[in-house]
Amino acid sequence: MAAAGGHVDEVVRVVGERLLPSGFEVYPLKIGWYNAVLPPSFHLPYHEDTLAVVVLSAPAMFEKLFIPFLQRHRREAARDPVDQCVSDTISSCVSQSFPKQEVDVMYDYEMHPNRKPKFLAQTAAHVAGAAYYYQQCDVPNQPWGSKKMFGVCIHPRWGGWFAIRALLVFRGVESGAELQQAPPVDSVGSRQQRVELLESFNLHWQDWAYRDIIRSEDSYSPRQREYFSTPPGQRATLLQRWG
Ligand code: GSH
Repeated sequence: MAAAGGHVDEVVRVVGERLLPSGFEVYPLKIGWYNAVLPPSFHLPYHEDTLAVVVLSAPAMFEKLFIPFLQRHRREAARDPVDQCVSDTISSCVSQSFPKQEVDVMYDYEMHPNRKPKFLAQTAAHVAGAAYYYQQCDVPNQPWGSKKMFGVCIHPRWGGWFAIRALLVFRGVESGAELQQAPPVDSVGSRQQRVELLESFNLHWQDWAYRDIIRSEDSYSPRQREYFSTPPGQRATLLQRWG
């Protein structure tokens, strides 16, 4: 079904209305933009004009959504509380706001049986204009020889203090010219800064210095930092300590 522009705008508006108050951000894209920058083995099998929405969590998601989620589920020992909290929120947004629409939801942590991720989150964020995905090829005269350096996304407001959570594909909703691709903000503009970013991310990502490559408007609270720097297996003990 080709949708009128109004329908596409409406879908994006409703997803935003549901998710923004919980500390998420949503960015629409066409599947064709994503497939255009990837080899065929990573293509998503939809028409190129199909509407998708990439969902990010901003720093505020932890206090607005996750802490209340933990308080509500205090007595249950959820194995993956972060993933469960995000998926509960997104799936109830989809089932309540789009009961008649087929929406395929892919989460950042989901993989196919061959261990290939369901979608490439950083690529989706980049083509949607949400966060610039800095890769080795974005650095002229690379200083690393044949060493493989992994890329990383930087958000213009949150720096590296955010996470890409999901891709929602609105099966059969096709967008025409009303959805125009906007490039992500390039906030790490110089070669020197990009070298510093990729080295910081690849060589010592655990100290999180790469997240502060630009001055961000907000970052993770001390409690959020403590939570995410604790290995998942030890977080239940941390939660008991928090009471
Ligand atoms: N699967 C576990 C859970 O659901 O509780 C762990 C989830 C987790 O720690 N995910 C990381 C995260 O949210 C990887 S995306 N980190 C926030 C960040 O790195 O900004």
